[in-house]
Amino acid sequence: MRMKFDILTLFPNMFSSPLRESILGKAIEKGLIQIRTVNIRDFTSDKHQVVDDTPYGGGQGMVMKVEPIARAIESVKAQNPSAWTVYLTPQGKPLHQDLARRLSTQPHLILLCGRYEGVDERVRESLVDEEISIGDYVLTGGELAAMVVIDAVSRFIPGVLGSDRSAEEDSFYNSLLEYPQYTRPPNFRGHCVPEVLLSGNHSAISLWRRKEALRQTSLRRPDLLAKAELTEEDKKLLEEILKENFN
Ligand code: 4HQ
Repeated sequence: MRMKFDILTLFPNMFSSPLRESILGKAIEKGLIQIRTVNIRDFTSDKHQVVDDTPYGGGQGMVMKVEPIARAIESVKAQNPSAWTVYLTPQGKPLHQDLARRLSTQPHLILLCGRYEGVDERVRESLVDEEISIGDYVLTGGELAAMVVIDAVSRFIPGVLGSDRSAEEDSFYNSLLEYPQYTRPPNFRGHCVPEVLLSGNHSAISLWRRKEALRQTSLRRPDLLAKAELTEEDKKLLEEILKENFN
């Protein structure tokens, strides 16, 4: 087993289908990844299995109690003492490709999914190793964020994407957006595939793709372009793009 994920959640059913289809489903079948859910409610010790309570100091909403979460994490760590515990929260480090790559070097991740107003602060102080955010918006719970992390991380595990394809070749690896893709037919309602892609001239195709990647990035994500390491050829292509915009 290359990598294990244990998801701590109040809604384990949310994970039954999304991570078991397509590429991740195959990765599970091949034994490259293992994904398990742990229901935090199973670690309550009262008759009504209460997992949340009102916030000290007042205010709206409910806070997830520390003890069931502590026991749930400890139950996973009893078997796997070195597991790395991540809490999904808008206050965490923004998820990006480099962070996903680093997480993929961990043999075992515990992903803690909060609901309501989040978890008691003492969970974060004493039980969580790292906090991660998937973006500046508010979800109803950490479950979808955990799925995003598992998906982005799993792509870095050798074999998950298939033998002749690696995550290092993807968009963001060279900090540019991808070039446009086309498949048959060559003409769809008057919208034609660029001639060069039909030419069979591989060096011309590579050059066109690099130029279009630069064009997409400068149009849509100039922030990425500013960070990219550009070759002399890239700079020449960007000048061509600029000139084309004046005509
Ligand atoms: N939430 N990135 C609030 C998120 C979130 C995000 C998860 C909602 C935690 C308590 N998580 N719960 N954005 O919005 O990771």
